[in-house]
Amino acid sequence: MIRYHLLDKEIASMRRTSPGIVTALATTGVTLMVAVPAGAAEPTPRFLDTQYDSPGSDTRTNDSLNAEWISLVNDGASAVNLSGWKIVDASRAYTFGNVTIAGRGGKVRLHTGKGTNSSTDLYWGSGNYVWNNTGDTATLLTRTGRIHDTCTWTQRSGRATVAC
Ligand SMILES: [Ca+2]
Ligand SMILES: [Ca+2]
Repeated sequence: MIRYHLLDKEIASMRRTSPGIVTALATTGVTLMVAVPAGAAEPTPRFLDTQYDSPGSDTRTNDSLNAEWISLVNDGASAVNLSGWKIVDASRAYTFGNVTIAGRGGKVRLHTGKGTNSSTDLYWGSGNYVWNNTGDTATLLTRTGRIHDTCTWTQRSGRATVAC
């Protein structure tokens, strides 16, 4: 089955780059359509939540570093292998190894400090905090470097975690 979507952004882009063609389409009554195969949706891991402020004083012990974390959830029906995907802040990047996030609500949590990876808990291995308590943006990049999702927060007194 093929669904058809009218892509307004594409038309707007054509108006900028090829105004003559769009005018011709408009005057002839042609509707620009692009085929999108059903079921070809993007894989769906996304940011779920983050404990960007490790509870208590930020003393940089490994336990404190690991109490800073950010989580992904996969709402899609299929498991997704995250190998080569990245989570980045303004200056640092974590690259996923051969990690699969289960489908239908599967989760993985990336801790800031050092530890032994399991199927659900991963460790950045950083000796310092990654996520700023004063506000920050986490970005999830696919293995081709495309921005897949972001999670942004601001500082709020008394809050250590936030839903993305
Ligand atoms: Ca932090
Ligand atoms: Ca803290």
